[in-house]
Parts: sequence; structure tokens; C-alpha cells
Amino acid sequence: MSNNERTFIAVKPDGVQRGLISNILSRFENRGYKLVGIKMVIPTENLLRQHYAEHVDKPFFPKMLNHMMSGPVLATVWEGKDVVKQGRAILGATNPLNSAPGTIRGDYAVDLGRNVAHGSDSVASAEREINLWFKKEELVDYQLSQLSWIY
Ligand code: RTP
Ligand code: MG
Repeated sequence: MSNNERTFIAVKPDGVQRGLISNILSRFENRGYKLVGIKMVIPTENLLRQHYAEHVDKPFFPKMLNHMMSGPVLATVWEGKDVVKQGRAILGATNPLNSAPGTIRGDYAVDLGRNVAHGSDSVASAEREINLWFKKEELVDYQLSQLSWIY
């Protein structure tokens, strides 16, 4: 299993407005994942239509689009062993009413449309989403010395 796997995690506008950024980042840092990209973005409709391509024809899409464009999103890329799957576990189930306490959604959300954060659902989606939200030069390659205590 690769220590260089990457995932795309975004704090949605509701998470940003509620001041949950540092809490969400610290969960990934504390777990031992390396932050390789981070920026604030107010996403365009075009970006969101590509990001959520699998959902564009669903009835909830217009409402979701509206919400996601309503304010800044914190876009991040994290690297480490099994980070895609573990990232989804850290987020919790899509519907916060099914998310276990201890997960981000299980601790901070009750509404499906206001579930605080996004995480890539597969390694292939992660690659696609990272390329969509970040330019190559915005991702930083570096060694984290504390990782020798984790791996
Ligand atoms: P995300 O992409 O945001 O990380 O969420 P997810 O993979 O856990 O769930 P997904 O199926 O990809 O759904 C994307 C987002 O759409 C909203 N949603 N609303 N029936 C509805 O009203 C409905 N279903 C999904 C949620 O905010 C979900 O996170
Ligand atoms: Mg999804």
C-alpha cells in the first residue's frame, strides 16, 4: 500500500462559515496525514458541474450548486497510506443522521445538504478532483520529519 496516495478534502461553505476549518484540518494532521495543497476558493458553476458530474441530473443538484457557490470552500489535498478510504471514514456517512459520533459529520452536522465537508470516494476520483481544483505547481512535495515516527 502506497504512502503517497492522495485525496481531495474540501470544507464546504457551511463548514467555513461555522469556523470548523481548524478542527477538520487537525483531524487529518493528527491522524498522520501530510497536507500537500491548501487554498480558499469560491467555486464557479463550471467547476462544480465537473466536480459533481455524477450528480448534475439529480433533483437535489440545483440546491447543492447554490449552496456550494454561496461562499468560500477550503480546498485541500492530503497524502498518506490509504488516505482516500480513511478520509471518508474521518468524514462519516453522507447523511449526518447516519454518521457515527467521532466523525466530522457525526460531530457537527444533522442535515444532508449541510454536511460540512467533502472527500473523494476513490483513488480515481481523487486524481480527477485534485487535477480539477489544483494546478500542479500548487501542490508541494516535501518531507515531513515526523512521518518517520508514523511509518
Ligand atoms: P461528497 O461528495 O460531498 O463528499 O458527499 P458523498 O460522497 O458522501 O455523497 P454523494 O453521494 O457524492 O453526494 C454529494 C452531496 O450531495 C448532497 N446530497 N443531497 N437527496 C439529497 O438531497 C442529497 N443527496 C446528496 C450531500 O450534501 C452530499 O454530500
Ligand atoms: Mg461524493
